Amino acid sequence: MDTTQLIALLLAVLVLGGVIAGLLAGSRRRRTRPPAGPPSAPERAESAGPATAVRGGPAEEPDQPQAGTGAGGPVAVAEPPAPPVPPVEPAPALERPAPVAGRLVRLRARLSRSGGALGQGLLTLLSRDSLDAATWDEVEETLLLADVGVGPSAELIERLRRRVAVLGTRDPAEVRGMLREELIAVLDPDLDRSLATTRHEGRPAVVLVVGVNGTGKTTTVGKLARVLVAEDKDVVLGAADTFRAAAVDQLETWGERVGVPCVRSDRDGADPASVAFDAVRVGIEAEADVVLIDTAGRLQNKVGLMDELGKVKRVVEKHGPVDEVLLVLDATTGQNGMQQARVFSEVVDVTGIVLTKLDGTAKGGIVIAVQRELGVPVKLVGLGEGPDDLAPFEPEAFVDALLA
Ligand SMILES: Nc1nc2c(ncn2[C@@H]2O[C@H](COP(=O)(O)OP(=O)(O)O)[C@@H](O)[C@H]2O)c(=O)[nH]1
Ligand SMILES: [Mg+2]
Repeated sequence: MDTTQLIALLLAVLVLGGVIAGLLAGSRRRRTRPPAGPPSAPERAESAGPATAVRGGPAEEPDQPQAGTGAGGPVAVAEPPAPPVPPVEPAPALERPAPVAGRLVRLRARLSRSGGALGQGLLTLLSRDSLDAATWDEVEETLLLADVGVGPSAELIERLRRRVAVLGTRDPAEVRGMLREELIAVLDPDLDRSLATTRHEGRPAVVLVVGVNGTGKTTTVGKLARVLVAEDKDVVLGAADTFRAAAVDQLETWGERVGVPCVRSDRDGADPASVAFDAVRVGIEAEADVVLIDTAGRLQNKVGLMDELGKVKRVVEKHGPVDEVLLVLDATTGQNGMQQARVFSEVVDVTGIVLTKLDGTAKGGIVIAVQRELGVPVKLVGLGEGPDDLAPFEPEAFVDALLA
């Protein structure tokens, strides 16, 4: 190899090195470019600043481009112009949540386990030729097994007996019609089940989601965010279950799928109240419609729960009143769930109940029991693990599903 060939080879190596360095720097710039979208949440974590950060939304801080450093020593001096960088990274495709109207009807089949035990059981019993005392005992047993609760069961039986007494004949259609009416009546169809998610003057509506761990709080917050996005609302999530990092990531993922920012702490065990407070502050700054706050539900002792939830609510209310406190209950836990419901309702003013996992239980009667016990309407029901398996509760559609 002569000197010219050697120089040519050296030059080739230099140029190649430069190209690689340029490509590396370019790709880093692309990766750290903030996602496209309006800068709705100006909040960001600074090294010595607030403990919370907004993630998943449009507020991520771009890293400083590192071109020319750490890319292979002096070779990078010969860096050729970087290849053209696309001006905006294509935003990840956001999911479009299913429309909310008629969800309970669409998800009716999910209630078949409840329907079989309660609706069909009652229909069969009430269609018997003679309704003697033993049959009424069976009616009562059916109601109790479906978790309707002692009080509401007695009430329902009383009303059915009176109706049957005045009914001359009992053809199947009449029995069905009567049962339908009475089941709807015991569900208090006139209760206001709307969610208080309308923005106030200068601040968003605030919804606090509470309940024991494992009942489905985080899932419900995620599903509810989708319901609100489907209604064209701007939503901010607050990850105030700071005790489990996985829970925070879980919530953030729900938000990312529909483009909703999530306010979180980067520290495990950070103060839930301050995360909740920051979430509402971000919601105010971003002019959001609704802030949904996920909370922790460690129920080792009532005093600890009372202190923690009470503090979250108090601190959040420095921004203004909380609009909605949703208690999430797992429908499969029966009387245990009722006990939890009592404890929570003593700690915070529950304004609505979300009954999850109704798809997995034959005990749909808990809808009736929990409303009666707490005097608070069931507003939403969870009917599966899918992202849009959350439905506004409608007594008529629910009863129709039971009797289908
Ligand atoms: N089948 C069914 N599973 C649900 C429903 N809601 C939540 N889950 C599941 O229940 C489990 C616990 O939910 P998670 O939201 O983490 O509970 P959290 O601890 O209260 O936040 C998860 O596996 C969820 O997928 C529902 O309506 N139906
Ligand atoms: Mg959770």
